[in-house]
Amino acid sequence: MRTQVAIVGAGPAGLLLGALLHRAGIDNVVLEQRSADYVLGRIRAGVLEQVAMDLLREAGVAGRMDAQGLPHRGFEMAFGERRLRIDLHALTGKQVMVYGQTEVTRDLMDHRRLSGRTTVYEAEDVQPHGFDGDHPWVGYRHGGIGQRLDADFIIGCDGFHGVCRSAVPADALQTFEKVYPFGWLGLLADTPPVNEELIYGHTERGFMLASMRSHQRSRYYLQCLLDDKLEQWSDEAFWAELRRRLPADVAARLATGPSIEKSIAPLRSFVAEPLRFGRLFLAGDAAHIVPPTGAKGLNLAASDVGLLAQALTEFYGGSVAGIDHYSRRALARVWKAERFSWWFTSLMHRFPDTGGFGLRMQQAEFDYLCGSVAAQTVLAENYVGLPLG
Ligand code: RFL
Ligand code: PHB
Repeated sequence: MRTQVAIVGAGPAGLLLGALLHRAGIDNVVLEQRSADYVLGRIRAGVLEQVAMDLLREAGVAGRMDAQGLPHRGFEMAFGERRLRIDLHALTGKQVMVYGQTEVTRDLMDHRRLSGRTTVYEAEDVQPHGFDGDHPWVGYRHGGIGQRLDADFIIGCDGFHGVCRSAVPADALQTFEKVYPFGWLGLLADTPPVNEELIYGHTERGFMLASMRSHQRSRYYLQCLLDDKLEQWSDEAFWAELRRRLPADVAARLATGPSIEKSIAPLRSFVAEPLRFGRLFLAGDAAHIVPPTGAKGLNLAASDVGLLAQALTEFYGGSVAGIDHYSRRALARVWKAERFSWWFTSLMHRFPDTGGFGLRMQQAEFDYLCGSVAAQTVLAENYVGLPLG
């Protein structure tokens, strides 16, 4: 098989890139190692920034998001006994959209099916080759039969554990990593959300987040130990712990019910540099990971592929400037999101090893936020998302 752009991974990065390239008339094939149902079963992000919304609209995939998504003009922070509302709209003129990654992925999959572009699910042993020359290709097996996909470019949208980053010679890649000493235990339930807006909470017992997917479906997270096992967390245990971490007046109106999904995710910051190796490019979680506190992972994946789609469109229009600048432009935005996600994570979690001094620093930071519109504006500006650049 031959195409212009071979995309590895059918997560939001790969599928959105495919849609943007399709819009620009550029042929592309997506190779995904899992089944479509498996990809849709992963419960992840919930908050979209302006740039991600705009790209979905540009790709012609935003109908359901615009009809069913929940625009949010602010969120709440609870720190011990204190509360602060961050009025995103008043501080920045912008808002965010609560619309789940599962729904974004479903919309992109439906759009792709209608576009007629090829997607190979359950592709095994996917391996990029020849990207240091002008004729890259991807080898894979499908239904037990070896296949070859020739392309002008290979784009690694295959997530943190994918093959594309590992295919790059080690001496061509620099990586930066910070692993946090805790994880997030998430629970999804068909219960009305406890609050109209998201609440991020720092409590003596650890971080908690009250989020949602719709007016009927809530998503909650608790900071947990890295070696906690899901079996330790019955639904009852989760709800009881959440009730302890929510502000008392909010806890009083918590509606509980059976979980639809429960999972534990470790928290990590990670960046690989650069994002281009000849004719192989990395985008999304394949290139960088942020802890979920700032809700930036999916949004960064979207902004990477927004820049790449522009760059590839320019290439087929006769200019290599875009592909030459992709890595630098994307990384400039990535590092700012890394900084914000690290800062927000550091403020809102309990750290086992930073002692009384660390806690006083967090308290002073929150106190400063409460008293300074400038500090709130910095938070709001980063939360709603920086411009594509
Ligand atoms: P994905 O979604 O991991 O997709 C990669 C795809 O590549 C496939 N793949 C392969 N295919 C072929 N061959 C191989 N060898 C392959 N290896 C892997 C995988 O099966 C998969 O389908 O990466 P992508 O597209 O870059 O998207 C990134 C986002 O999924 C991620 O950043 C977000 O989910 C992060 N995240 C959040 N981001 C936000 O912007 N806002 C949020 O509110 C938010 N909340 C979250 C999150 C992530 C979480 N977890 C579980 C890590 C909350 C949580 C709990
Ligand atoms: C979510 O709803 O999954 C969610 C929302 C905000 C975050 C992280 C996750 O910061």
